[in-house]
Amino acid sequence: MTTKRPSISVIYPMFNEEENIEHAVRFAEAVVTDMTSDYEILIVNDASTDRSAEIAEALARSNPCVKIFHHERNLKLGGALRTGFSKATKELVFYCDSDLPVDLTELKRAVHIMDFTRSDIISAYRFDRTAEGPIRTLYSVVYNLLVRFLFPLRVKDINFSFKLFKREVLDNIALEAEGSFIDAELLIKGKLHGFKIVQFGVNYFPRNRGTSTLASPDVIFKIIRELVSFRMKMRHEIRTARASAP
Ligand SMILES: Nc1nc2c(ncn2[C@@H]2O[C@H](COP(=O)(O)OP(=O)(O)OP(=O)(O)O)[C@@H](O)[C@H]2O)c(=O)[nH]1
Ligand SMILES: [Mg+2]
Repeated sequence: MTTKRPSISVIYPMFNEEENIEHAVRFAEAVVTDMTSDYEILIVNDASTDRSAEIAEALARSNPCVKIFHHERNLKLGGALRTGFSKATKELVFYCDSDLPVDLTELKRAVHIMDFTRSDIISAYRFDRTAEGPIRTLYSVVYNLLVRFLFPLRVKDINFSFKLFKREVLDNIALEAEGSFIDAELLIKGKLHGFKIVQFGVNYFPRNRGTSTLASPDVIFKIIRELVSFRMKMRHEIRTARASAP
């Protein structure tokens, strides 16, 4: 069971978020310090070309619990999250997009649900994702169905970037995805390893500042490529898991 005041690593992948990163860090500080004094906020700067890095450096100077890691070149979302995970030192690890698609006070609820359900991974889904627009909503529905069909995983909103898990999860699975497939990889490997996943619904707040970068065709092709090669690589584990499912 998690202690009442767990230690938490908050990870923000960041690419060109000069309009959002200060708000995201300040909000995380406020929420997390209300829960524990043992925390860290890790910003992974994925070779931003705007003022994000400078702003994040200033935030790190003003609070020793805020740390920034720089990539020399753009390694995409999977690369940035893997860097964040490798640097995380606390008992619970949480990640969220730097444009805050969710009210971070939901983190308190997530920690409570994890405790109450004795689960290892909490994955939030959006009550209503249609604010993304019809095309992206469709992509998202198709992607979730595809993953459900190909893998023994029943998660409603795989790519929604609100995930909380025990560090034990990271210690037991190796993540390799470079792009946005990393969310699915974490959940599938976690599930196959026997970790308990619990989902809960949250209100979704679409980006209102800065530029959207993850909905581009390149990102979508990469996620499909990674999904297909991951499915081939994991075929034996998946067959075994399906055969032993009740
Ligand atoms: N590491 C890395 N992170 C990125 C990249 N592009 C975006 N991000 C970060 O990934 C998170 C999600 O990106 P978003 O652009 O918000 O993607 P989205 O939520 O699907 O779309 P919008 O909210 O509409 O922009 C944010 O924290 C971004 O800063 C990238 O190339 N590399
Ligand atoms: Mg976003």
